[in-house]
Amino acid sequence: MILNCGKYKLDLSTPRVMGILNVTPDSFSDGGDYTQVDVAVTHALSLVETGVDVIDVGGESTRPNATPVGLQEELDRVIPVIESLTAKIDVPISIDTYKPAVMRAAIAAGASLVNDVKALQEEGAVAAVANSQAAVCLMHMQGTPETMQDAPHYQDVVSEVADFLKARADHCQQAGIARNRMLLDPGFGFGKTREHNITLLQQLDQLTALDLPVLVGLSRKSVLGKVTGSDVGARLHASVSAAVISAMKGAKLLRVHDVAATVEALKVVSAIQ
Ligand code: 8Y7
Repeated sequence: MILNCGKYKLDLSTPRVMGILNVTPDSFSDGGDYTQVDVAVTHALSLVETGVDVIDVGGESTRPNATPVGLQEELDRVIPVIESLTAKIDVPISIDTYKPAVMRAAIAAGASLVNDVKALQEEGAVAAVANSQAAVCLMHMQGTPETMQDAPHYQDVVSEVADFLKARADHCQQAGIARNRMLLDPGFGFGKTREHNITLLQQLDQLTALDLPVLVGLSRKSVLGKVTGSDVGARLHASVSAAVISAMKGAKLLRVHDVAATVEALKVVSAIQ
């Protein structure tokens, strides 16, 4: 199982790790300046040393209740980082965005995967990916980041998520994105209650049984806090457990904060698979 992302062919025959690189400003910086870029690049280089397979660069938080970021500000945050990383590292760079203009600029700067929590549903997003060689992760979300946790509701969360992802994959294929460039993602925490998230993880094999590789992002998410009682800074063990469970159920790419621990845990999964 190979994912075509730009010039890279990502071998998904064993579970791989996508490391999260947030480029959101601190109180000293508006993003894009030397300090900001340098901190992000230094962190990314350490992730590569640790064995990360993909680096996911994001400039806008999609957490529940997060305030949206303007286009220019998002570009200013992520593009200098992607340009610098493209020159320095030899692993695929992913751009976490739903904005077609950011997708195009990021791909031009060297990104080879588009990680879109809106599954390319914004106007022009499908074309932005179709007109490139980049891969895409199509994620399910109910509602929008501003309101998605207000009252999530499903008749059957697993089949509704699966049907949505299948329909998006078919639509993207018809628009010219080959299936060997696609990942599917149930979107843990995006318009889902604790029970919805647990059911999706329990029945993840129904998604991994589809013909496309599945990405899972459960790292440090609130469902893990609800299960363990730990707050966000203390969810390492729960996050690694969730990554191992996901990989055992067939997930091929794990989006995580804690790269070293997850890489090590997944070696054990690979050994028995
Ligand atoms: C996911 C994601 C986030 C996820 C994919 C967080 C950007 C929230 N979660 N992308 N992004 N899947 N594909 O807690 O689950 O990391 S942001």
